[in-house]
Amino acid sequence: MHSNIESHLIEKRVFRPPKDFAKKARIKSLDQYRRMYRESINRPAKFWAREARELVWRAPWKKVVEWKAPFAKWFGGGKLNLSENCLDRHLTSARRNKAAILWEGEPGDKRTLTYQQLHHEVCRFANVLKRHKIGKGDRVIIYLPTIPEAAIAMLACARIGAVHSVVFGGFSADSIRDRIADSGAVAVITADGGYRRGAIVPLKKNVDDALREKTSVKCVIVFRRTGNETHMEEGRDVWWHGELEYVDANCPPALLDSEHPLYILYTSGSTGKPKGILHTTGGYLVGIYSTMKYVFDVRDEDIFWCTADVGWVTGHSYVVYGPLANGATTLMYEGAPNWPEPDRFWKIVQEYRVNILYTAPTAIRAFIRWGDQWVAKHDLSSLRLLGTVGEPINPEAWIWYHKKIGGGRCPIVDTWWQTETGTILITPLPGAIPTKPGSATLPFFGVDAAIVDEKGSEVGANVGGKLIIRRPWPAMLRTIYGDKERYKKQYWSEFPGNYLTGDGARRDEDGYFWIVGRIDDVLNVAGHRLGTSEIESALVSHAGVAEAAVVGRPDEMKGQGVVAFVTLKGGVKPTFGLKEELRNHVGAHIGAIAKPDEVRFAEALPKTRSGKIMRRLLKEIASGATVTGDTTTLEDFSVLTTLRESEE
Ligand code: 7RM
Repeated sequence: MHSNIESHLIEKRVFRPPKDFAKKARIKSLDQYRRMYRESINRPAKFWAREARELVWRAPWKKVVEWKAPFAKWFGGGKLNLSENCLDRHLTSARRNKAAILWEGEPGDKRTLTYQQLHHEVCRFANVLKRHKIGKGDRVIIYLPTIPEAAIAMLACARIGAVHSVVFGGFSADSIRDRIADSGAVAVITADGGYRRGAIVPLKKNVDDALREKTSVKCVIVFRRTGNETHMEEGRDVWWHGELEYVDANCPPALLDSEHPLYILYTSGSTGKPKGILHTTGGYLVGIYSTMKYVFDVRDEDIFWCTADVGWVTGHSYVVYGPLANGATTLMYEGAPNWPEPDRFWKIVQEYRVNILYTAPTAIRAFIRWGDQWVAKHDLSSLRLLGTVGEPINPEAWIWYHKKIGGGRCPIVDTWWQTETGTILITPLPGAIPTKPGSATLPFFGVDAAIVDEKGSEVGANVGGKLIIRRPWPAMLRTIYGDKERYKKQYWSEFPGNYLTGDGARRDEDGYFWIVGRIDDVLNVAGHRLGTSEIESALVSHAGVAEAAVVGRPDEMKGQGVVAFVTLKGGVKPTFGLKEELRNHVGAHIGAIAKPDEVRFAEALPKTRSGKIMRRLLKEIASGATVTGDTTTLEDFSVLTTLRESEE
């Protein structure tokens, strides 16, 4: 019996880059992409050195890459500073006086920071850190809302060589405590509060709870954002604005080794103890600079909006570092997409004349559910490029995004990557690579991606398998902080020398990559291995369905049965007849083998705070077990209760 993942849903629509877009783009044709890709694979050192030379180095590197699997060094011997590359580098040209950050708070307050102003604030705050004896290599927790101070704090750490670890503002005291313990952080940078759906999130109180027992933290710097009443611990806590009184704005960037640690970002993984993904300086900078430049083809006059929270890797790489390394204008929005009403994003696009919008499939499906009238109210004609990240995008959602948001004129870049990869690895280049709805298309420069079977042999076209990366890339993780063995085991042991992504995928006859879901979520129905994404996309292609998640449950006859959790569009009635209709709909689109044994209607699906569906929890619910796994990354706990109640 073969063990490959099967593919049954074949998407045939192709969208070529619009001619006027291609003409102005850096990479203008598939041929040009292929030529450069070939060069990047055949002569990686030459390719990456050319990219790196566009940045500021204070001492030249000796070797572009040194690979002693699974440990990589990029630009070894080189010295640089990432904040210098994001700030000082732009102060000698007209960029000095352009907006680096456009920010809007959830209540509607606004701020603009030019490159000059951002540089000034970063230098002053870096001096505050120094004043508190925070230095090179020290770990600093940043627990802030998506406000300019988050970027300022990150860049200030980078400026002095401190290692930041941003903890998402929606996480609890327990998560902060775990991350402090694992990283041995000496300081926490937080705010009195942040806004979320009109309410104040008591960030400082959560920090106080996390610090109740003894920890390695010696100081807490608090930014006043909401003005709510806040306890300040004498001898430990200080106000951000108060500290600025003591410092000047003179702070030369520290000279750092290319492999100096830049940040640790914790990811929960599918179970258990959070993993501290470690990224370093030189390779990460070159990676985010280069992907931002080619994937978003960002221009000086663009307003770029990545809607991610700074607490996620997407916020690190494409809200803060990528745009600033390129001297672009990055828009930051603090709040929820449906506050005060479901058209908040479109209001922002219209008001700021956003040119490039980068968001998640989960958000797109929510907009579809909320109704087109919210979109229609606004002028979105400033948009020229759209992007998605975080999950496979269902073809129907892709088409909606293309039509309703992109007005049919904007290319869509469906970017595949991970916290671990640091940068986008599989993606269209908008002026060069024709897109197919639901496919992340082709590998970025220097990325040697392949799909293999259990034995590690590459599989043929349209055969599913495990997605691996066969050589190092500049922004790859360097280790799991404090746990080299886990790093080796988790990512590099199954196919030695190759990076295991944990995702299942197939390549089609054009070499395009289609991610079919996490390997752990693959179903095994009567000997057929089925990825989750195709069945879900088939369900979402039904006019009544807003969102779907498919999981397996034990089945005596078939090994696993298919259970589909489905949320419906507004006004659609959850009838028994509709369940049958949906089962048949999947049967007709994919085949009888994928037909759900059971369809369950749900008000909402359990998601992580970054919008990924938590199929692990649904699996437990579908098999009638109680939910036992880690639920700390769940966005909304009430979802679990209502899901259980939805059982017949
Ligand atoms: C950036 C980010 C990583 C996981 C990854 C995939 C899934 C991300 C796509 C995608 C299909 C995409 N980092 N994923 N992007 N699946 N198409 N374009 O999301 O560490 O939080 O998650 O997300 O499963 O392994 S992450």
